[in-house]
Amino acid sequence: MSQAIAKKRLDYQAPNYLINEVDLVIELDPTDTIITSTLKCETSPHAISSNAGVASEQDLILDGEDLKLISVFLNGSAFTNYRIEEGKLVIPQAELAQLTDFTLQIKNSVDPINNGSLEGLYLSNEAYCTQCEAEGFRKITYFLDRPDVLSVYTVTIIAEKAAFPHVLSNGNLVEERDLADGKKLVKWHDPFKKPCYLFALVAGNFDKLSDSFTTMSGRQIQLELFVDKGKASQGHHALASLKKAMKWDEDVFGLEYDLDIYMVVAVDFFNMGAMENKGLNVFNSKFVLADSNTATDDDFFNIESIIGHEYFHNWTGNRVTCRDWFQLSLKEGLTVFRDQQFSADMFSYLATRISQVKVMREHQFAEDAGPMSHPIRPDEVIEMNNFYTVTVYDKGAEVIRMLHTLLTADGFRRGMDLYFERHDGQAVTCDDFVNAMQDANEVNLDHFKLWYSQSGTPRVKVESGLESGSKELNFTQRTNPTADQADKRALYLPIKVECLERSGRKIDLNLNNDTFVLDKANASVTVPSEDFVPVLLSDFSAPVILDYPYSLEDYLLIMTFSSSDYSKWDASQALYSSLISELYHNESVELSTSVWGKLEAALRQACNNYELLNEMLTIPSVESLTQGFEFSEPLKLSAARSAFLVQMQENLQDFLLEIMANTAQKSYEYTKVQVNERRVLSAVLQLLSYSKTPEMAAQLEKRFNSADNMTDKLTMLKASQICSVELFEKLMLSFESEYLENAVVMDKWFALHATTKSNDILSKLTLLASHRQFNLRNPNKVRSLVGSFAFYNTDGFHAIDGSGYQFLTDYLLELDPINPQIAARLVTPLIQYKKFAKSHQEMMVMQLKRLLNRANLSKDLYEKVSKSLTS
Ligand code: B3K
Ligand code: ZN
Repeated sequence: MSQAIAKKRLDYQAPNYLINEVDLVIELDPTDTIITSTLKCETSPHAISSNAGVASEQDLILDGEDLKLISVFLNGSAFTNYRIEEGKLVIPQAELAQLTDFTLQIKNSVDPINNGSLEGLYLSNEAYCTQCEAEGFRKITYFLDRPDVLSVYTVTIIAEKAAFPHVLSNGNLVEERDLADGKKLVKWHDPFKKPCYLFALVAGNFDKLSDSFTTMSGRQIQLELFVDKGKASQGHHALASLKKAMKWDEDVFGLEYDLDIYMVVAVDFFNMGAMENKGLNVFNSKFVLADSNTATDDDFFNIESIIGHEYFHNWTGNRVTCRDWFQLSLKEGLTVFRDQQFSADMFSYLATRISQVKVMREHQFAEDAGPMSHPIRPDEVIEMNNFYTVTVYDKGAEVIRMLHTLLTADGFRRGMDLYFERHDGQAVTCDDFVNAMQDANEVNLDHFKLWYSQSGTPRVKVESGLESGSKELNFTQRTNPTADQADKRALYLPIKVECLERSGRKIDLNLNNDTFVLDKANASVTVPSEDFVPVLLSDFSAPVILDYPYSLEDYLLIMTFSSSDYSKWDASQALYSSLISELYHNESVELSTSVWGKLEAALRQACNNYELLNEMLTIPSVESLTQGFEFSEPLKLSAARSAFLVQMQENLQDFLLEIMANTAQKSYEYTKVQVNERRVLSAVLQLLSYSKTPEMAAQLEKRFNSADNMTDKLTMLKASQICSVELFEKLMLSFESEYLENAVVMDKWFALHATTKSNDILSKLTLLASHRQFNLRNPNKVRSLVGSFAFYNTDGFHAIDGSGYQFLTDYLLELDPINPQIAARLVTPLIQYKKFAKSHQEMMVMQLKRLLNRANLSKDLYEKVSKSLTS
């Protein structure tokens, strides 16, 4: 497989040629869009050896994929001495030998309507749209498709006037006029040099919402949001979020927006959440459209956070971009950290932090332990799209967070200022970023940099030993070998520590900022007490797995007395996990009643804090529990979790009913107070649903019918899924008839069906795949139905006969030729087979082999599947 050759980070070479200006003329047509690209090129200084004159010593090799070449002109004359090699356009060095700069004009065509990969230029839902990151620009025209080639773009688009009232590209609109034959010409110019992955074009018939923002220096920025016809009323939250993000970045980082216009377009067919194209963000409509009737509290939260994320990229990603794709975390880890800080400030620190930690524990730790394990700055890549991972993004953000902890907010800001001062307008590396942090703070971060090159999740074992009157807490760190790296070194770990006496009183440890830095394999802290409970890793101060022999009493003490709400939540999760583990090993165990009484007492302490209470009433997911076992039996684990929930419901029923009675339904507003009330109610109703009584079912039905918002409706659906199959089916039918025409809402409906525990889940899925709202070519639909099943329906996916694995594989075989990126995302639960018991492993491996044997498997799937079978 020639296409399956891995690229290596250390092989980086600067480009031989630069492209300073790009002029594109794009004549839109569904099957035959013509692109004329005029490139002002220059020999790069890197390519010139001292005695070879001025010209490059190498061919100019322009990337291209799925393109039809029409013609090439060099400095105005027709040029035919090119070669096409593996899709790339090669201009031989000899032809350029006398030239220091030259103009290349290339004409080619593409077929947008048949582009199911949703990468490059595609036509879906009657709108043209592009997606170029990471390497999609080469599917539009021949180019040096790499992020360190920065150019100024002028883009002229010719389109049918009636069908495409809005024709957009990056930067400022410079011309718009009618042409003959019902066509029009629209011209855009972006004055900022950018890499081609930030190029965008959108053409369609949208409703537009406009607003404006005045920057800190007094400039007026025009804001425009484009949504499907008839949906303008659902765009207000996104627009308000954008203004908050613009203000926040000025306040916290002193960063101001640069162009005069900022556009956001929402489309239904999109491979991911959103894309930060310069001045023209493209969003999955799921992360734009919201009103109380169609979006949940979580949707409102996510929209604000993703709008923020893409906006923050304008500085961390666009103004300063990546030198090569191995450096992806330079922009993604940093921008995720920035959006997390933004969400914490806008909504709440605790809720934001807990949701990030869940992502780390459920998904990132699993990635580290699986065949795709890689450092946040990967060393080897076959398909770049496979590296938009929880490791690069979320662990990347944790690494930035540790820097923020070590340097404090002020020191971090000094580092950011220096980073922009040094690198604005450049394509740089992760080392450049850390160096700026280091130099601005006069610290040495050499050891810290290991976080960028070492993969795997460190385990920190903590033991307490008696030491003449006082005690020592001994810390040992160890990172197990991963699929990609055998040898591991000790990392630089900031660990927040608090010690509590049995009475709950805090012991003074004399630590700077309550943080102990473990920067070698072993170290210890002296605690001036003989009997205490350590509260470790508060705020998840480092992305590690902690190992301390806590007793149930210890957890309850932390839940009651820790000074950190985060640690109270964390202790509750560890307590539940250990009780579920007891049931896993002995399913007939009746957990002791004294535990329930004490748990209730601890939870009651949080009754004046609904934010904390709702988190403490949420039991760890099967995915997160799985990480605590070696070779887990997924069905047994799911059963143990359910058994725990049944016992919890029985033992805490009066308490739960009391809370239920105290939360009144209010007319919907997205405010922190209301969100927390709804979350508490949701947790309580779901727990009570394990009673499976007709009274509970009646209660849910009544609440469903009177709900005035999507959050409560979804709560009742989830609870009824637990409480009663008949009720669930009934409510789902009514939900379907109400929202049948709303694609974004129907995704929730597909996802709920896909996570149902049912013996005939596979026939259900097959039926749903023929539903008129389902479409294999739409990633949101595929993720909702097939993704929810494979990632979150433990009982169905891990069915004892292997039918769930086979179902997913059949589906991937069908999807891969159309949209390999999505297929490769969905294969994740299958390639992580090593954490399951042997009988499951064998069935999973059998399906992976089926995939590998498929002729013409995409390199996306090939990379993941082949790694999983060889590691
Ligand atoms: N930068 C894009 C992701 C591109 C994914 C390419 N497969 C969105 C983001 O992280 O903001
Ligand atoms: Zn991003």
